[in-house]
Amino acid sequence: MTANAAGLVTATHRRHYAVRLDNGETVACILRGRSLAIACGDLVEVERSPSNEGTIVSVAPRTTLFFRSDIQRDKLLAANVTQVLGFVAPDPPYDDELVHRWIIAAESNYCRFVLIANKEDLPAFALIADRLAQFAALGYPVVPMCAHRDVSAIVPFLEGQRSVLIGQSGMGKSTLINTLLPDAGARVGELSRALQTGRHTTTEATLYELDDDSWIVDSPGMKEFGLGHLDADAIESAFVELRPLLGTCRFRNCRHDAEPGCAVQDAVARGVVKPWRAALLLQLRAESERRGRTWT
Ligand SMILES: Nc1nc2c(ncn2[C@@H]2O[C@H](COP(=O)(O)OP(=O)(O)O)[C@@H](O)[C@H]2O)c(=O)[nH]1
Ligand SMILES: [Mg+2]
Ligand SMILES: [Zn+2]
Repeated sequence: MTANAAGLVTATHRRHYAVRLDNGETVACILRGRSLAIACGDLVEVERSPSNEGTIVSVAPRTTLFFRSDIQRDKLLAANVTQVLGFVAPDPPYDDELVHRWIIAAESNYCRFVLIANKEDLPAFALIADRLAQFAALGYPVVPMCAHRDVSAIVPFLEGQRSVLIGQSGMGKSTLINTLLPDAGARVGELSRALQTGRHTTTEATLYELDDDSWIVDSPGMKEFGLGHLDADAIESAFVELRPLLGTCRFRNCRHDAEPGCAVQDAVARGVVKPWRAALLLQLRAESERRGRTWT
């Protein structure tokens, strides 16, 4: 009879998990029951088995839960993060709306958002300057870098933070991890072996520990980022520039669409709020309503 052990989830692949136990050992685990959902960054309780593998039997309450909800299902990306690092580059092309969606997801979890603008070395980098500036104008740090050469610009942002990297594939997320942590490649191999996913299978998400109180999760690339799980209040208050306006519309239940006396649309007309941000607000509300949320 062995006592259960506590640990941190450091890799996920389908319903297989690597857990770094408090004694430093990493064990491959499965989940007990179908009702639990687990992500990198989760603190879990593991029941050891004689084969030296484990079963995750419970998850500690999370401070934050970063996930996207697509039409098919909700997808957990990371738990207990304090910071979301959005990742873009001039090539392959990226979608600004996606970046705005990451920001909404970060804000609704009370996480800091930082935008990494990678592949600064490419001539096309100059062409995205205006697009990057719109995020800086909202108050989010934009950090240009060349991930395979010098990642020092991001280091001060990582200290003391539990971060998740998010971006479309091909932007350079894994390159950043490899430059930051030279033994990262070996670690991925070790985790893949632990998860028995085979040599050519990469994990869905991997957590890298930087020091005692900071880590970083490399999540798989994604083209969609559904936010249908958020309700009206969560969406509205996730738009930083709208916060001072909330509650000042003529109608208490204003949808910020075409109602008279709408403070949001007034601010758009005055040029204080960007029209695409107001449009995204309406679009996110429509998504949320399709999920059956009631807006009041
Ligand atoms: N020119 C340039 N290429 C980069 C840079 N960072 C990454 N790459 C390349 O971009 C491609 C995708 O990188 P990867 O790290 O796999 O992207 P991920 O899908 O976001 O993990 C690879 O061919 C990298 O060598 C950079 O700063 N400049
Ligand atoms: Mg990658
Ligand atoms: Zn309004």
